[in-house]
Amino acid sequence: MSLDGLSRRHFATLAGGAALGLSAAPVHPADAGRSEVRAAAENSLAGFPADFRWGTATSAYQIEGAINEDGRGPAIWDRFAHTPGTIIDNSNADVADDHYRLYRDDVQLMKALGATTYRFSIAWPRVFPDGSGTPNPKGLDFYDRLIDELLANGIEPFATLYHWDLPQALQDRFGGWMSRDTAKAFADYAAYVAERLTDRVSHIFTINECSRLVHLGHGLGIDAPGLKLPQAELNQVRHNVALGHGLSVQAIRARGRPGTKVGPAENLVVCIPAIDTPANVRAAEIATRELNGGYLTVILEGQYIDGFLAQAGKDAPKYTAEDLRIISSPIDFLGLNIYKPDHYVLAADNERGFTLAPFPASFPHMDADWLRFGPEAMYWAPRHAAKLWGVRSIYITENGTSSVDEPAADGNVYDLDRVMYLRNYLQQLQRATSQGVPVAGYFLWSLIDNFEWADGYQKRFGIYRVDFKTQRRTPKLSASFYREVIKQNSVV
Ligand code: BGP
Repeated sequence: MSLDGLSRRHFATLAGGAALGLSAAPVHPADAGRSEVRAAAENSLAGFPADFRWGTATSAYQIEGAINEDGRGPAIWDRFAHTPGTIIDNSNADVADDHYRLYRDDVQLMKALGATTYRFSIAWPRVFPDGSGTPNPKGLDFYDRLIDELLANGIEPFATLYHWDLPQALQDRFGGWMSRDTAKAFADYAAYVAERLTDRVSHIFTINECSRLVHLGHGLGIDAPGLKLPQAELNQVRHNVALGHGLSVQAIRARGRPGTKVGPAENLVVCIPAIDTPANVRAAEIATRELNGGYLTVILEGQYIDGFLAQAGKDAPKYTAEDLRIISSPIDFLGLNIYKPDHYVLAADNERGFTLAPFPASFPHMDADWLRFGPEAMYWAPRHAAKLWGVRSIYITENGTSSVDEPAADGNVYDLDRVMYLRNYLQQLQRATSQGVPVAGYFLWSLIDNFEWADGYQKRFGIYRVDFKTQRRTPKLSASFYREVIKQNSVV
C-alpha cells in the first residue's frame, strides 16, 4: 500500500482526510520564499492555537503511595520494587509523593501554573484488587474525589487506564500480558471505569507506552514484571498488549457516555530526516511506519506490514484477522510521548528506502544517556503521524526531562537545563502547529518529582521539586517558565 494511499478509516472523527495544511515539503505556504529565520520568528509570534490545552502528566504508581489503602490489591510493581537488586537506590513507591493524601495540594500546584488539563492514571489494582471479577467498592472513590477537585478548579481531567501497574493476581494467574486473558480483563476494567467516570471525564487514554511495557518489562527485565522472554514470546506479549488496547477502545465505546474520546498514549520511535530534503523527509516517513510496525502502525492500519513480519520472521506473533480488526478499532486521537529522537534518517537506494545514521558518541543528551537532546523530534513525530495515517487530533501526552536539580544557596532550584530543553522542544511544537499539524494539547512530564521506576528517586522529572522526607513541594525555575508559556500561549 502506498504511504499516501493509506486508509483513514481508523479515525472515528475523521472528516474524509480534509486538508491538514501539510505538504511534502515542510514549509508553511505563507513562508515560501522567506528565510528560515524570518519564517521561524513569525511562526513563534503566531503562538499556539487559541483552544490549545496545556497540562501536566503523572501516573498512579509513581506518585500515589498508599499501596494498602482502601482495599487496593498488589501490583506487579510492588512485587518488583520489593525484590532486591531491581531499583537502583533500593527504594520503592509505597509512599512515593503521598499524592493519595495530598492530591488537593497537588491540584493547587497545577492551578498555580494556569494549567487547564491534567493527565493522571488510574490504578487497576485499586479498582479490581484481584485483577478481575468483583470490583472493590472503594476502588474509584479516590479518583472521584480527584476528578471533582480538578473540575472545581477549572482543570479538565484526562485519564489513562494503564500505566504499567498490572494487578499481581493476573501475573500469578496466567502470566499477565503473556495471556490474552489479561487483554480481556483489561477490557472489563475499562468498561467499568468508563461507566463510572465518563460523566465527568471525556478523554481516556488506554495504555501508556505499549512498547516500553513490552520491551523493558518482558524483554530486558528492567521494568516489572522483570521477564527476559525469548523473541517469539515477546512478540506474543506485544500482540496481546495491542489487543488489550483495541478491546478497551471497544469497551469504552460500549459502556462510556456517548461522545467520550479515546486513544492510546504511545512513545513512538521518532525518525527525523538527518538533513531536511524532500527525499530524506520521505525516507523518515517510511522508517516511521516500518519501525513502529508492532504498535502504532498496526493500531492505525489494522495490519502487520511486511517490514515488521519480515523482521519478526519465525518469531512473528500468532493472530487472527479478527484480532487485527479489534486492534485497529477507530480512535479519536493519538497520544504521543516524545522525549528524544530515536533515529536520524537518510534516503537510500536499498530495499527499505532508508538508512539510519549512527549516533556519534558526542551527541548531546540530558541527565540520562537515553535522553538525547533533539528538539526537532517534537516537530517530526506529530507531523509524520498526521501525514502517514491521517491523524486529525494529537496530544503530546508526555514530554520533559530529568535534571540534577540541586537547590542553590538561596534554596531555589535553577533547573536551567530543563528550561532550555522545554523551550526548544516547545518551539518545535509551535513550528508544527503553525504549519497545521493537528496537535490539540501538551502534557508536561511531570508535575512533581516522583518514583522513576528502576531509577528510584535518583532521577527527578518534576517542575516542582519534592523533598521526599517532608513531602514539601517547591516550584523550580521550569515551573515559572511553563506558567509563562501557558499565559502567553506561545514560546518565543
Ligand atoms: C513515562 C514514565 C516516565 C518516564 C518516561 C520515559 O511513561 O512514566 O516516568 O520514564 O515514560 O520515557 P521512555 O519510556 O520513552 O523512556
